[in-house]
Amino acid sequence: MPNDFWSSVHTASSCTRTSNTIMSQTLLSTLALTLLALTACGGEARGAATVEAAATEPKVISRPANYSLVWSDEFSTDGFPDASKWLHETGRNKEGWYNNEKQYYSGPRLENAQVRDGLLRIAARKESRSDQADWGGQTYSSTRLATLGRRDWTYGFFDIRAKLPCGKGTWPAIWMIGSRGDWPAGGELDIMEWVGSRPDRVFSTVHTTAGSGGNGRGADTAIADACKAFHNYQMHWTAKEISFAVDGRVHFSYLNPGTGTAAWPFDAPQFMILNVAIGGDLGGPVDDSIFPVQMEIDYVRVYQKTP
Ligand SMILES: [Ca+2]
Repeated sequence: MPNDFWSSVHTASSCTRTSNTIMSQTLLSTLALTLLALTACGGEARGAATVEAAATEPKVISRPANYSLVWSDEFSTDGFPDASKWLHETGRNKEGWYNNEKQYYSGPRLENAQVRDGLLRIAARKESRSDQADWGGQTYSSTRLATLGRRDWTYGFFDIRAKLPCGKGTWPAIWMIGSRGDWPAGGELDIMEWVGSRPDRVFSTVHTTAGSGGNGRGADTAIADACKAFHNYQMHWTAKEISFAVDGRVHFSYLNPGTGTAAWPFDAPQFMILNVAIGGDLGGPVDDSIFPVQMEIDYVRVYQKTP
């Protein structure tokens, strides 16, 4: 997998859109390797750090008092996701999404993404959209939304309140990719990763040139009811440090080592992605009895330091 992965990244160097799709392969590869590492080693550094954090007083973060809201979607207007804020990413449907993922990502379609009663609902369904020109043989449908081309941010406090889809084979994510340059030079910030086969853990990971793919830096935390209750998935990103939290409790912080952009490409803008993948090397075997399933998002709020 690493050889294919690196050659894919290399060939994507001329196109931002292509780079974005490559990003998902990277994400998938990374998560697979991360899970493998956690499974194989159990007590390696990340696991140990998480245990330590849980056993002692956790670091707590909240929106700094001198920050103000600069962008949000409260999902208060029923219907399609707001097209001025969200792009439906579909570019990899025909050839198939990475890492053996099994979903087809629909364009605007209420069955796969709709706002209702104050919530954005990204729904994965067991169905073949064989009537679509870009259908690639998938047997599930879902949605991947991005603020690509709409809005991106450098630094800030990001607060996303969401409830994840239960069931084996689900793989929801809330994450960000650098708007400029290629991966991993542009960096990637995975605010929340979760798989239905390990429903008690939430993962956060940082990818840079210095540490990407299987060498991404991150940690997980225990959240027992992530698919049954709403939680706030948060990231506080400054010029010095990026901290990831659930409901204010930090489970991972990535410090700027001050050695340049290879390890810290995070002085440049990133855009946000919300998606529900199905199956694949990390999502694992899919329980077909679970569908339809949905990730519900109450709001996405971005705060930045008040000038
Ligand atoms: Ca709402």
